[in-house]
Amino acid sequence: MAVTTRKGSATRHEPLGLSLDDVKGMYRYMLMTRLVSERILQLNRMGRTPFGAGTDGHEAAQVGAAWCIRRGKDWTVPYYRDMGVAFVLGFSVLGEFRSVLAKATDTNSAGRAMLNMFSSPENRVLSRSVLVGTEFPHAVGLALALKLRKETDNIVFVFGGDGSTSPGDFHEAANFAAVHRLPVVFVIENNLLAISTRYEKQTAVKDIADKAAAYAMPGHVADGMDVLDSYEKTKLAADHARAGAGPSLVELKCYRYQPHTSDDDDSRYRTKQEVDEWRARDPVKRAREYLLSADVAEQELEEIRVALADEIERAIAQAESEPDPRPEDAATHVYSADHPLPDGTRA
Ligand SMILES: Cc1ncc(C[n+]2csc(CCOP(=O)(O)OP(=O)(O)O)c2C)c(N)n1
Repeated sequence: MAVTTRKGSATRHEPLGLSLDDVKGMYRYMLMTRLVSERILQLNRMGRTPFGAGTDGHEAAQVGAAWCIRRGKDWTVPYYRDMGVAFVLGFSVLGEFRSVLAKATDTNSAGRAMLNMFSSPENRVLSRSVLVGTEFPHAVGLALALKLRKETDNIVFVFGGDGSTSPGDFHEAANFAAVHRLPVVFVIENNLLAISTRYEKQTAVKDIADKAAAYAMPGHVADGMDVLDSYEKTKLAADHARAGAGPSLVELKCYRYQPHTSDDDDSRYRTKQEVDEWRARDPVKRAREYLLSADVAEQELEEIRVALADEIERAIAQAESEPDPRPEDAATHVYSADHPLPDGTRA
């Protein structure tokens, strides 16, 4: 077997201000996201969960971008595919399975909303609507509030897919943010598909980042299959916002390996060959190879995998043992108990 000299070939992280421990941490979150995502689909196929929305292929984009967020200071509005963002922001594997299994213990919505409607007031994560695009005006509203409160160093990160830049919500939000120079980073995970609608069927510009020009804001394109490139480009946008220079748009080019959701038949709109071509650029494998080229021992990476696999199985068993929401709680927090009903009484 050929012996390769690895030392010194992993030279990309230090110029970005990242330590090797940062890169190991990124890899751990990426692998966590991959393993949880795969397990959710398996549980669904076994009839143990009602629904799943895979994150596979988005790990580098999500973890790289989320590494720029300062927990508890910046605000984040993630979208439904952003499990990797959520993990970096402190959501746990157990919490994810509580959400997936719609348990009463789920901290996002007590098991009443769709999975992955992430919510964490203490970590400044705003729960969003499942309606595509609605997150952008909400995020810009948050950024306006930060500016009015003179929280000058704190900024907002809002995430969406390529399809979410088609509705008017995106354009109204981008325009307003640009006019008022609001501290917001629009992070778009472009996986070339919006369910079965391919990119070119709904977007005329070559890159989503080109849309930034219409609002006189910087637009950056990153290889979203590469965690360091995703971090670097998102960091440019974050620094810009923190400096008071206003919003930016970051496009992270990636691919989703699983069907859109567990209810989707992706064989109807893409070939296995296309998926395989993107699998050859697997973001988790690339991060692993980078660490090996930095002389991190395979044994250390294997220990990370074994610990995660164990954590996942314990989380599933724990979540499955917990109670479902009570039917009488279905409308809790949906209607205000203080609001008078038309006949003057209160609920
Ligand atoms: C306003 C609205 N229209 C349609 C839908 C149905 N829908 C759910 S996800 C989705 C595709 C979104 O694609 P994209 O933004 O590219 O994100 P991806 O799911 O590919 O990560 C659509 C059309 C929705 N949730 N909201």
